Amino acid sequence: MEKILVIGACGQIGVELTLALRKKYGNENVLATDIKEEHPLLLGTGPFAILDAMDAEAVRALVKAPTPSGVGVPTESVGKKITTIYLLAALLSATGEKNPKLAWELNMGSLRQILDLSVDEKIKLFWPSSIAVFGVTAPRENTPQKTIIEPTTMYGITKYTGELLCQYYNRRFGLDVRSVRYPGLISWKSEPGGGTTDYAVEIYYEALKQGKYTCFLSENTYLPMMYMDDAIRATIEIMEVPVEKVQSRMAYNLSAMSFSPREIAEEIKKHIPSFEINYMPDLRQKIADSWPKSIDDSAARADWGWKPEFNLEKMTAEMLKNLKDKLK
Ligand code: AKB
Repeated sequence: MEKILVIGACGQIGVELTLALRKKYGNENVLATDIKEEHPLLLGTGPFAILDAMDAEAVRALVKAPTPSGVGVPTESVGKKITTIYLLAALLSATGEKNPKLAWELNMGSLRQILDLSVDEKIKLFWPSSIAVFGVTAPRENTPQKTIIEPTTMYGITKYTGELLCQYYNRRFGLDVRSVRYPGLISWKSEPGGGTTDYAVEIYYEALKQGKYTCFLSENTYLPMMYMDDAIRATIEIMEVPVEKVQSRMAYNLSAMSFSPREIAEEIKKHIPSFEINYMPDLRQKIADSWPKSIDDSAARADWGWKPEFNLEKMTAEMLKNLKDKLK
């Protein structure tokens, strides 16, 4: 039986991943943790604990004894050790540039100690990377899986260093650690925080709330993006495929769609004709200009059958339909 620990469960990916894992493996078998208080969408869906991803002793203690006995907890899951960890705690690109020291300490400190713990306790590990690993020296269109990788942000540096560490721990200690390079992620359930791609979520909220949006990136800034449903499916798929299919222990490129602020605004206008957008690029423009415009994910497609389901049109219809209900 799988016993899963999600670290950073109250973040943008964490909330939806925890809910999807609970649906699949049973609520009591997925322990959600975060340094923040429990996200409202997780309340009552399964066990939750406050956990600082950098506190090695606390993480180790929880891994060894994750389930206290109690009312409603099946006896077979009491005392069962954690078998799989999803480590999602991280500072993203924009916040990372405001506090590069903390970005390094959190992103690297948490990964390093959880890699060691996973070796000691024979745990399978998922750790996310990002398109932020690529810098201006990589080809910007259809950026390949393997190319020149010279990240420009501290976030990108931690993600590339993390990928190298994951590969090292796999080769040196046989650790089953798997990873993908997420593009910008778009969801209506959980909020993003501190990223350069966050505009692509904000724009839907503001379209519904104000009928207009001021974008912090310029109109023709193309970035790779993905709807959260696809991202969650990719995450669970890569963790479930037989080990021999995971040919790369660096993170896999993942792609779904690529658009500019002008194009997403045009798509929104099909649903809200009066919607207005204007542009006021800030410091995040420089980060976006260093990232790929689109991604070649043929390795993920070939190795473990990755295939996205959402394009801009389908995602926009879903986002507006669901946010309309949420904002009522
Ligand atoms: C960010 O914008 O920092 C993240 C990412 C692309 O990893 N969404």
